[in-house]
Amino acid sequence: MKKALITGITGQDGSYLAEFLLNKGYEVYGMVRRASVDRFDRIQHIRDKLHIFHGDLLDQFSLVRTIEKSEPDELYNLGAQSFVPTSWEQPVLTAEFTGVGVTRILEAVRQVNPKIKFYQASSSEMFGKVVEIPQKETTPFYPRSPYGVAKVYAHYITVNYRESFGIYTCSGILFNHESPRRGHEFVTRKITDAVARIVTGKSKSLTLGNLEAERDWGFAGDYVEAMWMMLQQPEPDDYVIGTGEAHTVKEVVEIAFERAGLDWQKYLLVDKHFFRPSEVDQLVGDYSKAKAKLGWEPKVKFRELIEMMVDADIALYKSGA
Ligand code: NAP
Ligand code: G4F
Repeated sequence: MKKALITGITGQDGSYLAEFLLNKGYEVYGMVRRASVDRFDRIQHIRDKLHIFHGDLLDQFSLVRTIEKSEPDELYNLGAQSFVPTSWEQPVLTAEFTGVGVTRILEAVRQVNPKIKFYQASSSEMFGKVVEIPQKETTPFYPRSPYGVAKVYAHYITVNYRESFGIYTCSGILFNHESPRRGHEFVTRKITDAVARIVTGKSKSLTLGNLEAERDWGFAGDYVEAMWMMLQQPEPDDYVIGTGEAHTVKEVVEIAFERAGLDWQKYLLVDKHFFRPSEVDQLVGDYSKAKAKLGWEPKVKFRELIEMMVDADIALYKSGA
């Protein structure tokens, strides 16, 4: 039985990846930060099948101990401060978690067992103010937030440990991916949650920022499969994972309200407070390398994704949550 260790197992992707690996017959280990209350909502349904250790990307010794105890064949580093606006509020902490944290965990791999296969959760935010459309593995980076800058550092340290020490490291450059488990602060979930609140009489409006920003939105459940596929190849490499389609925030709003039979124009407000100091205007991924080499393709389409999220949020509120 193969063993996998996931940092960030309590997050959106961590929960889908844990499910996916359990279904593949893996023994799954997760590293979580100690908190005064457990944050296991997303993994509650599989909690008794997982092995959980406490550790933190800020604490080198905890990383070494977690790897020593779990003895993984594969390590998926999904832990990060992942919300872009917070990275302007807490730029140093973001650099520590999202950037230098990757060096800490790579050092722990190097020290404990350099044969571990390592996956780094890189991001399309690295392309930022894009220099070509669509973006692929060779597109130069131009990050536009402290989060994007930290992810560029993390990407290159991942590549460097492959080249310097021969460690099997992959950087998955993933475009935005969403699900009913998405954090409420991200724009898709903020919208689908607001629609559900309006439908169930708990709210009267939704306030957003830039409606014209374009993203390449896919389904998190599809994207964790790509992470696993990367680590099954004979040689480590870096891959772009996206859908190849760009849509505006406004389109998300239209589809979400339409799904609930509501006219969005009656409920939507725009507030400058939600605009960013520097915006990423358009992201769209060219995933042809992943398709050719991994045989990976996205399954869930954009409209289906947003409708799935609206349905799930309405069901949640109707169930009394
Ligand atoms: P998420 O829901 O925000 O989950 C982040 C996870 O990281 C949580 O489990 C969190 O734990 C953990 N974490 C935060 N700081 C940590 C620390 N210091 N030590 C250990 N764990 C820590 O993010 P996600 O959407 O699942 O994304 C997973 C990864 O992919 C992240 O690295 C993100 O930057 C990257 N990514 C995401 C997307 C996307 O569209 N979702 C796209 C590209 C890349 P708590 O539960 O304790 O907070
Ligand atoms: O949903 P978002 O906050 O995601 P963003 O910034 O694209 O980052 C996500 O995807 C990255 C991959 O490209 C990940 F690396 C990262 O960890 C995260 O998962 O914002 C999407 C767009 C932005 O252009 C933002 O300006 O939506 C726009 N937006 C408009 N109004 C809003 C709002 N975003 C948020 N969060 N809240 C608003 O009210």
